[in-house]
Formats: sequence, structure tokens, C-alpha cells
Amino acid sequence: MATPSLALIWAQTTAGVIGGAGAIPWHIPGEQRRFKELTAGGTVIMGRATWESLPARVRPLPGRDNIVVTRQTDFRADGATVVHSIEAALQAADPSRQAWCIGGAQLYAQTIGMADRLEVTYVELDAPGDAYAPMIGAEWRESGEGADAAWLESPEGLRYRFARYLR
Ligand code: NAP
Ligand code: VY7
Repeated sequence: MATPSLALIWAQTTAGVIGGAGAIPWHIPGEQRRFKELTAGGTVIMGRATWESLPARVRPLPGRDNIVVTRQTDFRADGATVVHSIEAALQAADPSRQAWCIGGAQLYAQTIGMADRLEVTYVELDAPGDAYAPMIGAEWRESGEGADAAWLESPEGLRYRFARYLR
């Protein structure tokens, strides 16, 4: 069976923190908007912890096929497809749509080797956390310089920028 191409999307602090205590330790509306725009119409694949981190009102993420990966054979996620391996997630995804791994740390670490595109937001913040972004190896090339690479500022004054990597 054909599997879709896989992209990873995350937002991290300068030190690589993506989460702490089951949540994302910042709030940047323009960042969330970018996440929503890029993933619209695609398939979002996430770990069980990331599924549980989503507020109930946006679960499943609207306008996208939602796939949740867990080892629990009895896990139920209303509005999402539950699978028990990364391979099963890719096989369950519609091959005509872009597939996105949307986290968290465990899923990024296990999927970066299968991906051909990374969409990373760098947030200029020194926040404690317990979940980290994966290593971006030397095989990755940052592309999309220009306007996309400019530093932006959130309403609360947090600086952030978007980066795209291809290989
Ligand atoms: P996670 O990757 O979301 O989920 C981990 C769970 O996924 C595991 O406990 C297991 O579920 C399941 N799993 C992992 N690998 C599996 C495999 N190979 N086969 C089957 N199931 C598998 O959790 P996390 O690493 O703790 O990350 C969550 C944190 O990341 C939260 O703080 C969240 O807010 C943050 N986050 C941040 C961003 C960002 O862009 N900043 C994005 C997403 C998430 P079971 O235990 O149920 O078996
Ligand atoms: C995850 C939420 C979490 C808490 C409250 C609201 C990048 C992000 C993620 C994941 C940002 C989130 C939300 C935001 C998305 C909305 C629904 C409400 C939507 C990621 N770069 N940034 N994230 N929502 N994987 N990568 O904020 O979601 O998309 O519909």
C-alpha cells in the first residue's frame, strides 16, 4: 500500500523545549495559526499524550484526519483513528493527503527518520520543560529563506521565527 509523504511540525524554545507537564509553555496566536494553516486538509498523527493535551473543544483537530498512536489496545479517542504503531499510522493515512507528525517528543524522535520536511518554529524563550524537539541532523537543509525566516513578535512580546527544512 502507498503511504503519504511525512512532514514534522513543532515549535521549540532556543534550548529545544517543546512541552512541560503535558502542555506547551507559551501562547503565541500567530504560531497556532501557522500550525492550523499548514496542517489544514491533511492527516495529523500524534502520540497519545499529545492527543490528551488538546483541549476537548479542538479534539479532534477540525478539518484534518486525526490519528492517535498508543500501545493501549483498549484506548478510545472520539473522532480519531487509534493505531498501535507508527507504521500502522502511515498505513491508515490517506495517501493523497499530506501526513503531519504533530508530536510529541516520543513521536518526533521515532518519525524524523521517515520525514522529508520539517516545519520548525523557534521561540526565543528560556522555559523549563520535560519534552524536547528531535535532533536535526546534517542531512537537513534549511530552505524558505526570505520573509518566512524573519523574526516575528507575539502580542505579549515573545520573539519567534518559522524555519523549513528539506532533505
Ligand atoms: P507523545 O509523543 O505525544 O505521546 C507518547 C505516547 O505515544 C506514549 O506514551 C505511547 O502511548 C504512544 N507511543 C509512543 N511511541 C509509540 C509506538 N512506537 N507505538 C505505539 N504507541 C506509541 O508524548 P510526549 O513525548 O510526552 O510529548 C508530549 C508533550 O509534547 C506535551 O507537553 C505536549 O504539550 C508537547 N507537544 C509540544 C508540541 C510543540 O510543537 N511545542 C507539539 C506536540 C506536543 P501509551 O502510553 O498510551 O501507550
Ligand atoms: C496544539 C492547541 C493546544 C492548546 C490550546 C489550543 C507547531 C503548534 C503545534 C501544536 C501549536 C498547539 C490548541 C491550536 C491549534 C488549533 C486548535 C487549538 C488548530 C505543533 N509549530 N505549533 N500546537 N489549538 N505541532 N507545531 O497549539 O493545539 O489547529 O485547529
